[in-house]
Amino acid sequence: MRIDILSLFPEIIKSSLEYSIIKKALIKDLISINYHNIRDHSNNKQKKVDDYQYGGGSGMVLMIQPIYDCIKKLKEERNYTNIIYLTPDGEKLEQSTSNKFSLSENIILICGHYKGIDQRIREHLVTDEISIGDYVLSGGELAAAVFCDSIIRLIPGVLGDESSALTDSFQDNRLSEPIYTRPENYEGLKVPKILVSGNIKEIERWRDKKSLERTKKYRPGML
Ligand code: 6GU
Repeated sequence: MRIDILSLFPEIIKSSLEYSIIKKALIKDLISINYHNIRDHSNNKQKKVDDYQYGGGSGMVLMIQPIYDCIKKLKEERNYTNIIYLTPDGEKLEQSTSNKFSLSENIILICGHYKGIDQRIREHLVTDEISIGDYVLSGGELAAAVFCDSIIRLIPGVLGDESSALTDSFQDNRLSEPIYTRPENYEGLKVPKILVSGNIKEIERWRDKKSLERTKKYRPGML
């Protein structure tokens, strides 16, 4: 997968995707992430990228020219399956959305800032609009990092244990069961006996029960 990200602050995203599992995916060449600073694409002498809203109103709007030209150039180089705009008024990101996008070949992400981007980009270039939840962030950068992390970890070969993405919370509309590791007893805090019993069947049953309990308690709407 190739990801091209347009942003005024690409460093925010880059620094979030340089560790752990995602870093390994980059080293293994399972993905490539290419950052494009929107300002570098401005035709303006002062490298201006934003302007006042037509019709009045507070907040600056990212201009059409630098974003349009940057995307045009990228599209001349290869085909893109999705051009995604990260915006709080987009479709809410769910595990099912990430599962779907993890199968994409080449994608472009556009991060807005200030009031957002010129509507003409959204209408004529963008194929998908995604929000990471019902709250407003200063820009799309952190949302882009969240989106990238959630899709990259699903690409085959990225996670060491192939099965572990399938047992994540949300993959079967259930939250995960509680997990423990050594030692069995730390300062009197003990691991549930069943987990050290060696009875695989009973352990499976216990995990299922705990996962259901957690889901009922915290996310009853998922059931
Ligand atoms: Cl994608 N962008 C911004 N600016 N705020 C958000 C968001 C995106 N998703 C939730 N809040």
